Amino acid sequence: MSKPRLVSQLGENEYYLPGHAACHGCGASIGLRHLLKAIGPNSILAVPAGCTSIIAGKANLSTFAIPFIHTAFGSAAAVASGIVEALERMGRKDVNVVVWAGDGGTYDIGFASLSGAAERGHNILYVLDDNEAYMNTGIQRSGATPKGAWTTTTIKGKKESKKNIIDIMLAHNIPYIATASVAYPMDFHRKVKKALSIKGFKFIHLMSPCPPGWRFDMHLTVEVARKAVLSGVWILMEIENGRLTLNPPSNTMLEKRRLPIEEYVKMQGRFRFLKGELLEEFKRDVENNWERVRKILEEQGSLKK
Ligand SMILES: Cc1ncc(C[n+]2csc(CCOP(=O)(O)OP(=O)(O)O)c2C)c(N)n1
Ligand SMILES: [Mg+2]
Repeated sequence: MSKPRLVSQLGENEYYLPGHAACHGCGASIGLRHLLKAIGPNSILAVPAGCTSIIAGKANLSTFAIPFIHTAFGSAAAVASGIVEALERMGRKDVNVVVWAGDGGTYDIGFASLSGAAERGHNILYVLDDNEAYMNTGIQRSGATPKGAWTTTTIKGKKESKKNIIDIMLAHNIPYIATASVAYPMDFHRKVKKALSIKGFKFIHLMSPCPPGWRFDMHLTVEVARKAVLSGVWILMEIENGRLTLNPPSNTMLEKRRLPIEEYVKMQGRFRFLKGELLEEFKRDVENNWERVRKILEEQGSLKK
C-alpha cells in the first residue's frame, strides 16, 4: 500500500478510548490518540504526574488500551529505564518503551532522570507533551513557558525566555530528536514510527495547546497549533544522528514566508501582556531560533548557495 497521507488511512485501531477525563479541546488528547495509534498495543507507556495522570481515568480503569504506569513526577525516564532493563533480562525485544511527560516533568523536575536515561542510551521513546506550563496544578510557569505568557505565577507575563530543550538534548548525542505539533498529526505519526525503528534514546517535542491555560476557546486548539507553525514560532524539524532537516511547512519558511507573529499571539488570552518591548523580545527569540537553524543548515551544507 502507498504511504498513508490522511489520518483516515492509518487504520481503525484506537488505543485512546472514549471516557477519558481530558478537558474539551485538550491538545494532549489529540497527541495521545496519535501516539498510541502509532506505537500500538505492544508498548508500555510511562507517565509522570501531570494532566495525563488525570486524563487516564480512575484506578482500575484506564483510557489507554495498552500497558500503562503512573510514575512519580520526577522519575518517568528512570522508571522507563528500569522497564527496558527488565525486558532485556526477560529476552523481550518486541516491546516499545515510551514516556509521555509534560513540560514541568521534563524541563524542570524530571530533567535529572531524563538526562541520565538519554546519556545511558536506554532504548526509550520520550515524548515531551509541551503545553508550556504546569497545567494540572493550576497553570504555574515552567521552564517551557514562553516570554510574555501570563500564568498564575507570572501575573504580568513571564520575563524569561523559553528554555532551549532541543539544544540540551542535542548535547546528549542521542540518535533522534524531533519536534511535532498536534496540528500536523501525519508528521507526528511518521516521526513516532521512525523513532521506534531506531535503537537508543529518542526524543520528540510535541506542542499541544491547552485551552484553559492559554485562554482560548476549546474549538480553536488545532488552529492555534497551526498558527504557531505558520508564524514560525514553532519549527517542525528532525535531527537524525546530528543532521538537521526541516519538515513541511517549516521547510519553506527560512525565507521569512511566515504569518505575522501577532496572528498567533492575539488568539490567546495568556499573551495579553505581550506588547511593546516584551513583544519585540519575543519576536527576537523566534528570529534567533531561525538564525540558529539557518547556521546549522549552512554548516552541514544543506543550503543552496
Ligand atoms: C514531587 C512533586 N511535586 C509536585 C507535584 C504536584 N504536581 C502534580 S502534576 C504537576 C504539574 C505538571 O505539569 P506538567 O509536567 O507541565 O504537566 P501538565 O499538567 O501540564 O500536563 C505538579 C506540580 C507532584 N505530584 N510531585
Ligand atoms: Mg505542562
